[in-house]
Amino acid sequence: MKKSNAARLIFWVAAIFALGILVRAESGEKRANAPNRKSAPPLRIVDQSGRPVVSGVPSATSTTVDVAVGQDGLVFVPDTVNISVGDTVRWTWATGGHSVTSGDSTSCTADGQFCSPNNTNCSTCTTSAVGFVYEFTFTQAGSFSYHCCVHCAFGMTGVVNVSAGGSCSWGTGADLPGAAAAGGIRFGGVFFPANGKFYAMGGRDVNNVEFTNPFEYDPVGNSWTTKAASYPDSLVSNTECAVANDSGTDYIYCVGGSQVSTQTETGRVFRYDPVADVITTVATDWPPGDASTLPGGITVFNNKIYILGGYDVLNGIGSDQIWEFTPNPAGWVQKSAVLPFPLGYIPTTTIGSLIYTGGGADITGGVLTDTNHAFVYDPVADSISTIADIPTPTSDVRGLNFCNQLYVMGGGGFPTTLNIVQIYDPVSNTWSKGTPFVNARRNPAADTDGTNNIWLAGGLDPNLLPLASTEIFNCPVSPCAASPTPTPTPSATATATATATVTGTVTPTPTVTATPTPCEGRCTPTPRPRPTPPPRP
Ligand SMILES: [Cu+2]
Repeated sequence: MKKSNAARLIFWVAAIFALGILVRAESGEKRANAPNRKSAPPLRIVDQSGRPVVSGVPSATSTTVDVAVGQDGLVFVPDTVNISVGDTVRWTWATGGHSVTSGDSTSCTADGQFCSPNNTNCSTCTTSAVGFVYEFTFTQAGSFSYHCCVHCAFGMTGVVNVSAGGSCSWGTGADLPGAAAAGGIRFGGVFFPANGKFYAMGGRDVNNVEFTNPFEYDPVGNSWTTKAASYPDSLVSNTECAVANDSGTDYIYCVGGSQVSTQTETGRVFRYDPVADVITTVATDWPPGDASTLPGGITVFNNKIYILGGYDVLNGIGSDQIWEFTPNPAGWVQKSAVLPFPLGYIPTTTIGSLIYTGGGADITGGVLTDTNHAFVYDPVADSISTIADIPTPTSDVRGLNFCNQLYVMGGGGFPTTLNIVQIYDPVSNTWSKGTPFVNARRNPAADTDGTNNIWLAGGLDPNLLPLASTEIFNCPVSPCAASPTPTPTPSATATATATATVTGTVTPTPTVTATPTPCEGRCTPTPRPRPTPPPRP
């Protein structure tokens, strides 16, 4: 039981008395705080091997853990279960009139990830009778809160901690350097496989002045460096970057961008060779950028760069266009397919031969609203269709391919900035939640090596303050093999990992006492008329 201190106990005793009649009327139970035990003999909870289960012991191989629902009061027994990816939790109703509903245990709201009796209409409170059995197999690592939809307010809550099997956890890296030491926003983030380093490209500082040089993070030394190479111009806010190869050399290609002071966008493309530390402008612009559009989602397939959607700042609308860039000879082609919905700031990645998206901002009359839209685009067939909606609307962060699943790291901001990790499994066409990070943020520099690390640096926090902090999701043992087949990884470390993550270190927020209100876009008087206030990209 989580209600341990005296004040809360007194409050809840009072609440139970006050609400007792109401609860009885709704649930049909005789007493709200002491369910009728005569209706069901106490369950003896055992695991699949017949061993008693007392605290939800994590399993070394894929297995099932039992939880009693409503036995010995308005509780789940055990209320905390620690398992590994691929394990199943089996809830058995010891008394009737309860539910198992995933979602926040404080606000008692359903999040639709799972619910009794059959994982449908989770926001509708459906209870089951004594003896009912509900099972759910957890295919993603993370911490999953759930509650009884009738008795959540009485503390009838539980949590399932699912380990990836590889002891992954969030940690804090060094803060951004130099001009970004007080925070930086509107980055393009890129991991560069050839040297194993991570780059924060473009973006701007707390005073809405665009950065002039790339920032390089060395994971080995946990250190940031400002590079010598300088950008060809100042229109580097909101640039989108990805790695492609030209004539045997890998480059970071950065597409488009904007500048606050001049309130302009560009379609200019430049490429950065991090090894030689040289930046070169690429001859062919991305056409929509020159027509005031910021690039939407960026990803690479078969050494071609794709831009999905975008934000037409001048006209205050989203784009539904899909563009393809070939490095040599450098050039852009607009594809025939269009997005089912025009969107900007779309989390996008490539998994196998398909491009997946989750979220993106609807832009109507200059007003941005995060959406649940999710698509799969086949760049070879040039065809696009919808996939399962991303559960929590979000936008304004890169989509990452981690272990062949789409990871959407926080993002949002229109209206809610997030620290949750939403994960799409293309095999099952389902979404789940990963382990959240600490500082909610959007438009950080974000990327992954695909197997062991995810980096988030800078970005805007929920109060629109620029962050300087770096958060790193690190898996010493890659969990990538865990999803297709259960791994023999000992899960003894799993418990500690989950706990440590939840209580993760709070990164110091940059002190921005005397700085002006951070501007997200065109903040100086707009030179061009537009019907609604500018959305400040
Ligand atoms: Cu209940």
